[in-house]
Amino acid sequence: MSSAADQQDTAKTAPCIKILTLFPDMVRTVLETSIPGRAERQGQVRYEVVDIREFSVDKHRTVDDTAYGGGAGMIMMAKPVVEAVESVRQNNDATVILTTPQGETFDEALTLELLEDLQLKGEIILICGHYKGIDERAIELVVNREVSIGDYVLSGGELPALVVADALVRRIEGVLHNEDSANNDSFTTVRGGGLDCQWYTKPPEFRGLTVPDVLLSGHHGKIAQWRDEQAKERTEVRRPDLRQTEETDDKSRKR
Ligand code: 6GU
Repeated sequence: MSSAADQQDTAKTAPCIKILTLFPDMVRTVLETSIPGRAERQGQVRYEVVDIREFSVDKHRTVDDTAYGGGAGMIMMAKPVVEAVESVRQNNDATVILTTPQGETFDEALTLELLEDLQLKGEIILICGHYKGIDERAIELVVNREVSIGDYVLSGGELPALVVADALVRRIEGVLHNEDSANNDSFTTVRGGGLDCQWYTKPPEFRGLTVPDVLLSGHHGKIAQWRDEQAKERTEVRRPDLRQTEETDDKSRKR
């Protein structure tokens, strides 16, 4: 925990992640929890959660309507989305992301790219997509990036937006403490873009299963080497697509 003075120091300059949603309570709850919550309390990031319904077109707080040309499902109207963005955007160059299954797939490289945007522009805006979709004109007017978190369909863009926010926050300098171990997580450069190794904690034996001897040896060099080998083997077996070659290494650095 940082002191009140620390929080004052960074509060003005901390980058802001702004999430536009129809379910602000859900989004706030997640952002207050665990590492994203701690990061905000430490003044390393700020969050602004905006209820898109506040920009509805009528007293019934309507934000969606049927699709022109017919078809099942409701479409989010352009006006509330565009006005919600305009109400929170302080930097006109800020990246505005729409979460949608039609977007580019989110990964570690995109995380680092968006982190740079966040730090450069001071803010990043995430619009949680909903219903069948949103009016294309809103995308044309305010969205500059569409992001998906994988090839499956979710009920709304809240979870994907929170996935993006969490991945970003844990990459902000100083957010992760040593015990949260940032640098050998799966997909980081220390793991060569591959998977992490297996881990053990006390006791040394559980239901007849023991901890590999090397981990109890106290020999740091051998332990590091074993972990490297295990990580490489897991990557090879589980995710051969992540296998690191000089060529892919080069590509990920350029991105
Ligand atoms: Cl970004 N949105 C929705 N609704 N479903 C998804 C997704 C996004 N990414 C994967 N599935």
